[in-house]
Amino acid sequence: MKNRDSKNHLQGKSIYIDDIPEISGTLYGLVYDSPIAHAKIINIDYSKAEELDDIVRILTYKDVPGENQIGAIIQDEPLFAEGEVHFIGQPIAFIVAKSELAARKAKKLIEANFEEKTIVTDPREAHKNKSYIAPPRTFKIGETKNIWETCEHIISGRVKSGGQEHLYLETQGAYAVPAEDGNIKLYSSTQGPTAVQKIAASVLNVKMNKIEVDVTRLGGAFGGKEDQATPWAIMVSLAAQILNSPVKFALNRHDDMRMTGKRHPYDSDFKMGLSKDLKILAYEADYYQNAGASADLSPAITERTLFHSTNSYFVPNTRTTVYSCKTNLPPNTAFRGFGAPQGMFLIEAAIHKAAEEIGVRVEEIQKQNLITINDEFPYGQLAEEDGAVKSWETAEKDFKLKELFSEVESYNSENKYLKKGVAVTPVTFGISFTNTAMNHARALVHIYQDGSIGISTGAIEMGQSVNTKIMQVAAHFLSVSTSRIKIETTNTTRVANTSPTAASSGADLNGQATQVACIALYKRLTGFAAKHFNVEVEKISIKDEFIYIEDKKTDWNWETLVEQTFLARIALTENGHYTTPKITFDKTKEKGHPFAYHVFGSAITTCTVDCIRGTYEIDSVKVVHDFGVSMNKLIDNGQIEGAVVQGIGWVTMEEIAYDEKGRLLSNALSTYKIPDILFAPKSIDIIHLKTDGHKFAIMKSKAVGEPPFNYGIGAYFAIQNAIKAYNSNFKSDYNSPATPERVLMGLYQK
Ligand code: LUZ
Ligand code: MOS
Repeated sequence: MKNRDSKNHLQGKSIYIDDIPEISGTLYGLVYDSPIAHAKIINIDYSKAEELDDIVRILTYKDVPGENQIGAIIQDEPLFAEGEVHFIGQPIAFIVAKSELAARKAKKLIEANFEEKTIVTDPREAHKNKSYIAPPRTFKIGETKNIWETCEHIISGRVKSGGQEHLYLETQGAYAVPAEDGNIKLYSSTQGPTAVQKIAASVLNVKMNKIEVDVTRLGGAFGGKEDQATPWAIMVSLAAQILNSPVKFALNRHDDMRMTGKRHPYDSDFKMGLSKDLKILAYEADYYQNAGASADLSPAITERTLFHSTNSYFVPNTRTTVYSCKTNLPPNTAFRGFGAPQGMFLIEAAIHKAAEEIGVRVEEIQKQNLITINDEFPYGQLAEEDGAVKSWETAEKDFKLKELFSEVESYNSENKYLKKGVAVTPVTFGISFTNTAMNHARALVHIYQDGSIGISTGAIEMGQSVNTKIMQVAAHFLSVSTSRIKIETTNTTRVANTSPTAASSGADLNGQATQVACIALYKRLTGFAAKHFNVEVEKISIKDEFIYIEDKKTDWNWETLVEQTFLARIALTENGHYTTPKITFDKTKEKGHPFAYHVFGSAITTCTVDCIRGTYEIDSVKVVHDFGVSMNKLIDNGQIEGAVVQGIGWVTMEEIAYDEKGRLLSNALSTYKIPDILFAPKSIDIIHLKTDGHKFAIMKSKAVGEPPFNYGIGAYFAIQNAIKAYNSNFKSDYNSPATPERVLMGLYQK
């Protein structure tokens, strides 16, 4: 089944925030944000701006009736700056005007006086000052203290990975419409409607039931709207509350890039010890995470880095520590992978360096150390499946890895200025929110008396096709056609207290809640049919919209059954609730069983480097991926393709640059480039690893959103290998992204 929205998308008919028909009298908001990265606010004069025609009101922290606070995990982030500013782009005031143009003019007339303070943008500098978002966290297994003397090889080094701009097609935005009695209906481009509702209530000093958040879909999010859709939604709500008018704010690209956080850049140190036969005996890592000016989701991202610090490998002795460093940058936030890619990049770099120093192939070390059944992850959970080994072996065999290596070698010996490189990237990713309490969901299923069906869940459709999957689930468990099913908007009055659609778990959690509701409705309907036909309920079934008694088709179809059940005064609505079984985590010990299951895979990346220009192309990415039993191959393969390209972008061309004043230099699409169709790998081949699926995955179909992002990491190492093929003196500095400038420097390194 195709994404149910594909036709509307293609025709430009799909509705996003900026497409919602505006109610007359709608006002337009604009944020006045800090032009300085760290300063005391001496004085701000809004008078000239306020005098401008069409300016209705300029709101500041003084206008907040409740808490001027939007921090979700740690309450360290004001909605509007009060006495100080901590990053360029920090909201100070919200201009409300009759037109966006008027608001933009007014913004230029605001006169501010700041007393500048010392700016820190580097996480290691913040670490020196012990300036953290939260205390450091450490995961340990075994003991690394005395193991080093037993190691044949000890490798250490420093590794950096860069930030990443989400670049969702639809920028951040929200539209608030006041209703009677101080109620507000809020349209928000958010992954987390409940978070928006809860924080809006707290800022506006009303109860949650006064705020109705409604989401049709997002034009992409990638984690960038898990937490950071909130401020704009709160600002329009506040303005709507105070002015009793509809208020809208959809950011332009420039404002969005400047004001929002990105993937966390990491700067890390590692030490790795290996035995003579290349077993990794010990691994230590210190990660300096650049968190920006406030916590946002950094504490949770910290955790996921630690959970995935050893990627697909079993290492008996590890000690890993994340320092979440406070800097004068916009708060960095969730981005597909959520700290895991940074952790995986480090251990892959460590192994790459170890192979070079020992003088063996990288793949020898990788393969030797893959995690298998009953090996323990550093957080205490045991591997229950051997997907790491199986996916590696399948990739090796089905993609003819040995032949590929020799083809690349002969290509490199025949070509002087074009060199190819290959890298294999195993990936293991844990599925569940690392915060156990977030792993639950609900679905509200109505069967209307004409047999059509409406489903509401907490899932947010953001292009990943979760709504299509939910439709498939309902169609399967009710045995009806998907054409009968409508997926409703995600709305906090229909499905409450939701977790954000994040952590790759949207289809798993909301799909299984839908499954629970549909099974209950199926039982109720077949129970009624059994009474009607006067047979035992076990003999009744619904198959493709017809009612059967054992193998015999009756003259009742779906519509008759629904109508008759309704006339018998039986409820045709069900609310399904699902919680992930078995998961626990004890933060005091940093041990437990946090994940419902793991997703495994291995990818082979091949690239060609132009050794005169330092430019490169990605020839192919060949993936063996553990989908479980995919419920929709078209959608799931699409997720792999998108994730692979996005991951490659992270380690190659996407470079976030701030100047020493904390000003974002890569602040537009002219200076920040993401992969386009020309840069995408010439081929992406995907093999579905043969497994029986996992019982905790929706219809045995494993979560697919984030794990494959990490295959992109392979592009970095493929490029390093190609550089080495040209310049045998080359020693990688493991500083990602491998921009053409850096590649060129490497090619001519002495
Ligand atoms: N968001 C979150 C996530 O709040 N918790 C998580 O564990 C997570 N993991 C991946 C992506 N987003
Ligand atoms: Mo996310 S990084 O919002 O799953």
